[in-house]
Amino acid sequence: MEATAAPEGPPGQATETIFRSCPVCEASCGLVVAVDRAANRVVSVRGDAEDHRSRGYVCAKSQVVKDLHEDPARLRRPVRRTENGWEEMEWEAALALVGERLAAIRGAHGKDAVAMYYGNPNGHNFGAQIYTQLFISLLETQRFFSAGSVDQQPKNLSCELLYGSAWTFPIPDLDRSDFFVCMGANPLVSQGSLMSAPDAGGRFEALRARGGELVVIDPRRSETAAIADWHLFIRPGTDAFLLFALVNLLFASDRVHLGHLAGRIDGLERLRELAAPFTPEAVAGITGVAADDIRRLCERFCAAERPVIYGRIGLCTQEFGTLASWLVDVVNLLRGRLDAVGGAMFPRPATGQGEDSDSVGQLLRGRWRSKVRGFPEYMSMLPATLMAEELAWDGEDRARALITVAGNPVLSVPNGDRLREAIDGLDFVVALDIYINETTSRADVILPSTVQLEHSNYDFLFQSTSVRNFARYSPRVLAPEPGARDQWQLMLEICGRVNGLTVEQLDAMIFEGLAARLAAATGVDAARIRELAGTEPGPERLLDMMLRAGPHGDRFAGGEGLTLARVKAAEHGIDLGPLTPGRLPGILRTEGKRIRLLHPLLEEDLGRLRERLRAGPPPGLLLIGRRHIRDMNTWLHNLPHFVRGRNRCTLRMHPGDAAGRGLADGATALVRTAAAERAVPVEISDEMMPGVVSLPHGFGHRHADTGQPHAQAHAGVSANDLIGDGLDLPSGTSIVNGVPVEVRAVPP
Ligand SMILES: Nc1nc2c(c(=O)[nH]1)N[C@H]1C(S)=C(S)[C@@H](COP(=O)(O)OP(=O)(O)OC[C@H]3O[C@@H](n4cnc5c(=O)[nH]c(N)nc54)[C@H](O)[C@@H]3O)O[C@H]1N2
Ligand SMILES: Nc1nc2c(c(=O)[nH]1)N[C@H]1C(S)=C(S)[C@@H](COP(=O)(O)OP(=O)(O)OC[C@H]3O[C@@H](n4cnc5c(=O)[nH]c(N)nc54)[C@H](O)[C@@H]3O)O[C@H]1N2
Ligand code: SF4
Ligand SMILES: [Mo]
Repeated sequence: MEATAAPEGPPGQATETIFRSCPVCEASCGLVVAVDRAANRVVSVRGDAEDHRSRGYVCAKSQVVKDLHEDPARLRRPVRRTENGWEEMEWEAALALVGERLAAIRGAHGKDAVAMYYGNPNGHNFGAQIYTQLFISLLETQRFFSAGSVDQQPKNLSCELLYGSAWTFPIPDLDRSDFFVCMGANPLVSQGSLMSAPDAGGRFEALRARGGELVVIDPRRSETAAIADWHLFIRPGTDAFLLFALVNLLFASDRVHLGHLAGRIDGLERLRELAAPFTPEAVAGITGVAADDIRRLCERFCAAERPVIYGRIGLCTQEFGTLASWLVDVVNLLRGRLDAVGGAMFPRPATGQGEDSDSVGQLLRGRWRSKVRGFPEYMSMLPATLMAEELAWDGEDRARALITVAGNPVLSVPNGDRLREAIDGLDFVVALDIYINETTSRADVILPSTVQLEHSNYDFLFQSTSVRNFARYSPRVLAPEPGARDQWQLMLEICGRVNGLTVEQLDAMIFEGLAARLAAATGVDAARIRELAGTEPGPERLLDMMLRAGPHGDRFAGGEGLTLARVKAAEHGIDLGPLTPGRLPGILRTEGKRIRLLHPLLEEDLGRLRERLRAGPPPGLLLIGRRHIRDMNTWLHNLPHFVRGRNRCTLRMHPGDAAGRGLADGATALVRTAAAERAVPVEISDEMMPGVVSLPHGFGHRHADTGQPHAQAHAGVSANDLIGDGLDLPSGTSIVNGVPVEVRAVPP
C-alpha cells in the first residue's frame, strides 16, 4: 500500500494522506483522501491537483467514499430474512447456506433455474471485473440479465458489426477536436460515458478557447446545451433520421472522404441507396429539426478541421438505439473522422485489451430465446426489461432462484413492480449488495462486499473509455471488518460452492489460463511468467501479469516497462499520452480486416425506421430521463448529503404544455402511460422542447421493507414504473427515452 504521511485534518489528529481515484462514475477523478488510521475513518476527501487527468477537479459525489463508509444503514455482515425481520449471520454459515441452496436448485432443475442480474457498480471494481467472465461462465445460465441492456448494448452491437468486437469503442478525442457534436449525452453532469472525461465542462471550455465549437442535439436544453455554441432540440427517438440525413447529404454533395480507411470499407453503394429517401426535408417533420438546420450542421461539420460526433445514453436507450449508435460511427467514418486526431479513436489500455489481433469475432446473438415472447439473447443476455415476465413464467423449466450482483433492477429497469412480485415467487434469492433496498429487500440472504475504500482498485474498464490513455492503481485506505470479503471473493465463493470447487482452485484456474495466454502472446515461457507473478492469489497478481505483457509492459524481462509495482509507485497515476491514430486496421476483428458498413440485422431494422417515418411520431407527450450531479442511478439516496435541498424528482415540462393542461409550477400532475399512472410534482421550464417531459430515474423509494430511512424520506417516483416493454429490437435495450405519456392535473 502506498501511503505518505502528511499534516491534514484537525490538529492533534494523526492523519495520513492517500491518493486514489474516485470509483463512483466513469471519470475516475483523482482523490486526495486524508485518513485517521487509528479511528479507521476518513477525515477529508478532495481533488488531486497532481492527477494528470482530473487536475484537481472533483464533483460532489467524491464525498460518497466517506459518506458510504459511515452510513449506519450499510450492511457490514451477511443478513438473512426471517419472519422476525433481518438477522445477521456468520460469514461461513451464510456462504454455506447460499452454496447449498443454489447447488440444490441447480442439481434438481438445471443451470437455467438460477437467474442472475448484474449491476453497474461491478464496472467500477477491478476485482469484480477480472473474475466476471469466470463467474458468468461457471454459472452458465441462460437467464442472465444486466444493466447493460438499459445502457450501452446498442453501442456494443454496432461496434461488433463494424469492428468485430463489442468492446472496441471509438472514443471522441475531446481535447483535440474543434467541432464537437454531442447527441443524447450530458457530459457536464455525467462527466462523460464511453468518453470518460473528468471536468468535461473545463474541457469544453478549452475547446471553445482554441476556436472550436460545441453543438448539442438534445430534447432538453441540458447543462451541456446551456454552454454550447448551438443547441438543436430534437424529438426523442428520432436521431437515426437526423444522422441518416447527414449521410444523405454527404453522398449527395460528394463529400464522402474516407481518409486512410479508403479501400477498406464495404457497402458504400448500398448505404448511399438506403440513405436516399432520408433527405433533410423528409426528416424535418419527424425530428423537429428544420431542414435548413440539418444542412447547416452538415456544412459546418464538413468545414471544420477536426470534427467529431458523439452519442450516448439518449441515443442508446431509445426506439432506434442500435441504428442511431451505428450512424454516429458511420458519419464519422464517411468523413475520415474515425481513427483520426480530433475525431474518434481507440484507447490502448495498459493491460492489453486493445491490441492488434488476427482473430475474427463471431457475432453471438439468438443462440437462445426468452420464454415468454421468444426474444433473442445478445451477449449471452436477455433484455432486462423482460426480466419480470421471464422470472414470473411458470412453465416446467422455470426460474427458481436469483442472484443479484450489485444491482437494483426494481428501480433501474422497466417493469420494476412486476419484477418485485416475480422475485417473491422464487424459491431462493441471494443479493450481493451493501444495502437492503427495493430489490434486495426481497432476497433471502444478502452478502455485502467491502466498499470502495476498503479494497484496492485499478481503473480497469475505464482505460478503454478514457479520452487519454492512463494507468492508475488505488490502494486500500480503510481496514474492513474482520471476515469481510471483496466482491471478487464473494463471486468466487458462490461459483466454487455451486460447482464443488474452492476459491483457491478457481483463482488457480484463471491464473494458469492467463499465464498460458500471455506466454503465447509474448513468447515468454509460462513457467517464468508464473514464477514472476508469485503465489499471492487474487486480482492483483493477474493485473501485474497483464500490465507486464501489455503494450507498455516490461515483458517479464525487467527494465523500464510497466509492472504493477511501478504503477503502484506512481501515486497520481501514469499518463500514457493522448489517444493515437492508426490503430485501424490492426485492431479490427472482422473478416479480411474490412469494415462492413451494413449487416442484415441493420438492414432489417431499417425497415422499422422507414415504417416510423411513414407513421409519424407517436402522439402526445414524450417522456425522457434526466441525471443530476448528486445522483448515481438508484443508490446514493440514503446518504443525507445527497438528498438535501429541493426535490429533484420532478416532471419538467415546457410552459406551453403545462398551461394547456392547467398545470402551474409546483402543482402535482398525473402521469399516465400504458404501464402505470403516478403523481409527480411539475417543474415548468423552457429548457424542455415543447411536447417533451423529463423525469429522472433512480427514485421511487416507497417500499417500507427497505433499510434506507433517508431514501424513503425522499422517495420520489420511479420513472421505470411508467416505462413499458419497448425494446430496441436488434440489441434488446430498453426504450426509456421517448416514451409516450399523458399528463393531466389532479382533478379537484
Ligand atoms: N429510466 C431509466 N432507467 C435507467 C437509466 C436511465 O437513464 N433511465 N440508466 C440506466 C443505466 S445507464 C444504468 S448503468 C442502470 C444501473 O442499474 P443498476 O446497476 O441496477 O442500478 P444501480 O443503482 O447502479 O445499483 C447499484 C446497486 O449496487 C449496490 N452497490 C453499490 N456499491 C456496491 C459495492 O461496492 N458492492 C456491492 N456488492 N454492491 C454495491 C447498491 O446498493 C445498488 O443496489 O440503470 C439504468 N436505468
Ligand atoms: N451525476 C451522475 N453522473 C452519472 C450517472 C448518474 O446517475 N449521475 N450515471 C452514470 C452512468 S451509469 C451513465 S451510463 C452515464 C450516462 O451519461 P450521459 O449519456 O451523458 O447521461 P445523461 O445525463 O442521461 O444524458 C442523456 C441526454 O440525452 C438526452 N436525451 C434523451 N432522449 C434523447 C433522444 O432521443 N435523443 C437525443 N439526442 N437526446 C436525448 C437527455 O435529455 C440527456 O441530456 O452517466 C454516468 N454518470
Ligand atoms: S465526476 Fe465525481 S463521481 Fe465521477 S469520478 Fe469524478 S469525483 Fe467521482
Ligand atoms: Mo450506465
